[in-house]
Amino acid sequence: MQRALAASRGVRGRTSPNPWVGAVLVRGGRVVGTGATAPDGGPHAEARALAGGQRGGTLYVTLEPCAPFPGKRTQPCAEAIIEAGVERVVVALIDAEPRVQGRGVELLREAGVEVEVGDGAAEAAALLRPYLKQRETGRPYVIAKFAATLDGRIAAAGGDSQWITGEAARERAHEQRAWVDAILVGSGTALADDPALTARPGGAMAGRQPLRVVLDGRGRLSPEARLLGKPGRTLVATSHEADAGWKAALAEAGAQVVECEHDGAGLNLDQLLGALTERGVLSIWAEGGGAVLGSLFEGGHVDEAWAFLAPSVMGGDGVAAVGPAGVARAADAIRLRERTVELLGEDLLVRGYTGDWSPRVQ
Ligand code: AOF
Ligand code: ZN
Repeated sequence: MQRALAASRGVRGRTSPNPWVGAVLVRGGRVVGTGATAPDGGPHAEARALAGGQRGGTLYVTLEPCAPFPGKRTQPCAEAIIEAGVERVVVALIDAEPRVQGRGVELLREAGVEVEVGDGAAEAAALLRPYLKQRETGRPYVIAKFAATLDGRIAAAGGDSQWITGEAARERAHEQRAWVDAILVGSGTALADDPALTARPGGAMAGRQPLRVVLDGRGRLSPEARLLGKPGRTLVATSHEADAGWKAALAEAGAQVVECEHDGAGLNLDQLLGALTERGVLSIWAEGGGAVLGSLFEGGHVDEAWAFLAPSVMGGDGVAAVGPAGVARAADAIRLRERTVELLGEDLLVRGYTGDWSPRVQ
């Protein structure tokens, strides 16, 4: 199962909206096949682990093998496993996809295959959090990220925000950009820094770029903005009232324009998250600015928080990393669960889970 989990980890984020799954076939005490899910629409992990044509054995798989359902694009794995004469299947997690959810295991058992569920469940669930949340709630998994001083400031009063944290912290952020489905920023950030918002792990442009999403209720983004360029695609979320000429100019520059309703101070984020789900987005890396992160926290949309903290203090003149989040009393502050702390060069990375959603298996 550890090898199956490693295979799954190796394709994390590259299979959306399908889950990243790993499978290992063992015969006579030897590994005779290993597979991970191919990019969306391609073969599943089990099909790849069985591709060698071996018969019999035990198959270890990080997610329940799929069962048939209308519209499915590949052969149901439960059927392929039965056809291959596999004797035993060890499954980490039951599939959260409502059209599968236990039916894969049922099919296998009906055909006389021995099935064991739960080995490696906690690790598989941690690895598949974006997929599990999206299938259970219909909304993507949101990771809020900020790089701030110890007192939570992301920019000086003048707006200058370069080089708060160091190289190692930036590299970690690029590794994250390289696996998520979307990066989300507010138009303020897009205007202040004119960032490219591409994933460049190890300094090299990643082959697969996340969808760039800009929240721009007021229609401020320039059609010349760098983030509208290649590689990758950009979606601009705005309001119905935004200027039609501006929307046309953005579309001309290659952006997808999505209109959401206004909701008090900003755009209706739940609507935007729903629209992103429809586009197959399982995971979102929200990079700020403060207003966007505050609204995401206030709406209860954030599942995980990553704070990169530099050993410096800017004081109250600086811009806060997280804007108003609806926290009135200290006791209501949003606390991180299952925290980890790492030292990255001179900086700290503190991360943990937030929000109401958790996988059923922990
Ligand atoms: C597995 N192994 O590696 C994955 C599974 O349209 P299809 O045929 O690609 O089926 C998509 C569904 O299959 C997806 O919603 C999820 O329930 C399951 N994913 N199942 O047995 C895999 N990726
Ligand atoms: Zn399958």
